[in-house]
This record gives sequence, C-alpha cells and structure tokens, in this order.
Amino acid sequence: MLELYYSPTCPYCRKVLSFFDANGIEFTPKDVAESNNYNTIIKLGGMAQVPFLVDTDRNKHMYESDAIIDYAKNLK
Ligand SMILES: N[C@@H](CCC(=O)N[C@@H](CS)C(=O)NCC(=O)O)C(=O)O
Repeated sequence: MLELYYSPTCPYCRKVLSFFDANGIEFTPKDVAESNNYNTIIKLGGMAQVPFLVDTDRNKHMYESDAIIDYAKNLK
C-alpha cells in the first residue's frame, strides 16, 4: 500500500496527487495537518518536507515529487 503524506496547499503535492489521480494509482492520503502525520514523516525520513511517499509493502519511503512519480510509474 502507498501512503502519500501531503499538504493541500503544496504545489509539489498537488503535482503528485494529479499524477496518481490521472493514472488510477491507489494510495492512502495522509494530510500532514491531521493526526500524528507530521511527526511520522520526520521519524521515517528525518525532514519535515512534503510530499513524502511510504510504500508499506516494500518498506520504502522517499521525498521529492519527481522521484515519487517515477517510483509510482515503475510500479505499474
Ligand atoms: N523538491 C521538492 C520540493 C518540496 C517542497 O518544497 N515542499 C514544501 C511544501 S510545498 C515543504 O515541505 N517545505 C518544508 C521544508 O522543506 O522543510 C519536491 O519536488 O517534492
């Protein structure tokens, strides 16, 4: 399962969200303003930056919108 940590006002996040939407990529959205999501990013990746992708099946996580899109492309 893919989890995308994002902020609704972040243009890099919107780019990834648009790509996921256009390509029918299933994911769980995680708004960093909610719950403990912000702390989770810092704990896993070390930086408070969005977008941040977690692939729970492959135990991978990454920053950078272009890297996230490339990663998702290669899953298809
Ligand atoms: N190069 C990054 C830029 C991401 C970025 O600048 N995100 C902003 C929000 S729009 C952010 O999280 N800033 C907080 C920080 O970098 O500490 C990408 O393409 O994902």
